[in-house]
Amino acid sequence: MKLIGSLTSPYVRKVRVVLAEKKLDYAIELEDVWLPETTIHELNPLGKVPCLVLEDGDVMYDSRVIVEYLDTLTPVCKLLPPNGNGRERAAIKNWEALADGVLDAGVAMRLERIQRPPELQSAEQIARQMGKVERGMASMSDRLGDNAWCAGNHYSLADVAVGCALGWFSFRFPDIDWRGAHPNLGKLFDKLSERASFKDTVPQG
Ligand code: GSF
Repeated sequence: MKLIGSLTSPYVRKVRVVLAEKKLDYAIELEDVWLPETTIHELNPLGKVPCLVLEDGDVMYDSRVIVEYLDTLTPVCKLLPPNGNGRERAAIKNWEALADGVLDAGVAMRLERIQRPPELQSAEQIARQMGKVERGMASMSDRLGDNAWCAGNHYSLADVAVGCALGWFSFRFPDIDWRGAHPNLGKLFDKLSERASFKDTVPQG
């Protein structure tokens, strides 16, 4: 399998963490989707990473589809419950949707800031996205409460998604004090950061 992506993307990191947890072999091909010469559209018409190229040449996106597929490949470190357990499975996917949604808002804020000249940046748009980030993080913190893990009493895809989202905010928005606002998320993040899968995929660039 070949993973196309960057070392800064939190969605790519989610896939890399899952590949590592499941001890799956893969090659990574770095792609900067923002360069005019990018060829990402040949693989993904949406022009986004991550993309996973399978052995038979088939291409898979987006990160949620990829990680769900990867979890089926081996019983090592099951990150989602079996299909029959619909409610528990949906709860974990809901956590993932929340973490990815907070990221989507953060990415939109960042693009507004770095890709538009200051006079064209919309304070209203940034505030709207910031509202999603704040409410999303508060919801993660409320749902986590005093529990050791996000969903149920074990490590799952929910924790992977939340860890990648929080790590990206520390990387790109160090001024957002999510640890101060939500100490329980900080505690979870510190625990996740000790895992080899997280240590080996710290965003860089
Ligand atoms: C989001 C991927 C994404 O926005 C997923 O795979 O989960 N829902 C998708 N990737 C960004 C890179 S980054 O911000 O992590 C991307 O490829 N953006 C290019 C573009 O044209 O939006």
